Amino acid sequence: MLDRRPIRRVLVCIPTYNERENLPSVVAGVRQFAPDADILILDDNSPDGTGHVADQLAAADPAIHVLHRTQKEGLGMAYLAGFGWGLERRYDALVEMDADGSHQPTHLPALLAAAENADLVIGSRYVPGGSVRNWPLSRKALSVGGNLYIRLILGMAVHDATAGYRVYRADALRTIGLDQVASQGYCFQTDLTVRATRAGLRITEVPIEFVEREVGASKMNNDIVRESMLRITRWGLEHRAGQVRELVASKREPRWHAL
Ligand SMILES: Nc1nc2c(ncn2[C@@H]2O[C@H](COP(=O)(O)OP(=O)(O)OP(=O)(O)O)[C@@H](O)[C@H]2O)c(=O)[nH]1
Ligand SMILES: [Mg+2]
Repeated sequence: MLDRRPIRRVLVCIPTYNERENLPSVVAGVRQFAPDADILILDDNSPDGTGHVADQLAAADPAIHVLHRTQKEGLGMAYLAGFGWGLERRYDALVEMDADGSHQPTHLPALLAAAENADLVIGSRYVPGGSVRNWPLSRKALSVGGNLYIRLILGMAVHDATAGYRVYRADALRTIGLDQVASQGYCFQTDLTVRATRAGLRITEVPIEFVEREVGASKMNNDIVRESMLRITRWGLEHRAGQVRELVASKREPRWHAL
């Protein structure tokens, strides 16, 4: 159980790859609904010049920072770099947020308020009050099916383990330990949820309305889905094998209390 001190300094991490048109309004929304938070844009050298737009935003506002990365390495790697940057600078809480408009800044106050009593807060589409706007059926089926698979195979209580709108307390990230995290794509979200659960951290889900992007292209692709399926299946098999080992060990233990 972590010592949860009041959250004073918040860093909102926003990964970008070709989000030139979306980034300014997302950043403006964060400044409006979480005016005390700093923002760190994590750009993977976007060909559309998003990095340049980010620099312009940062030049006009000291609360905005940019981490330029040399090439596209996936969402997970961008977040690891951003978390490292934020932990070094002793922020109390680190927020994950997409730049494509799917994560509405209006939800930030509720997510941050919930983090006062939790180690990890997940903006959830699949708890009462949560929803998805404008998703095609195929995309929804992938997300709902993926979450169902995760709950079944990993035995986790979280309803939206793939969600990417989150608040981590800095101490939670330190407890999880990021050195071993190798998930590159969106599997990163599930990976950290599993690690947080195993570390016994308190996870709270807060309902959000997720809105499909209106501008720009999704980076979701078959490689990302494949990485998720393979890793989640492996973690699930490890989890179930561990349960079997525990069961066998408990049957072998002498039952002194029964004597
Ligand atoms: N820095 C960086 N950002 C990325 C990378 N891949 C995706 N992103 C960003 O991560 C966020 C989520 O990516 P999206 O393409 O919207 O994917 P998604 O929201 O999971 O999937 P959709 O529902 O299809 O939009 C966006 O802000 C992207 O610009 C990457 O390799 N590097
Ligand atoms: Mg998106």
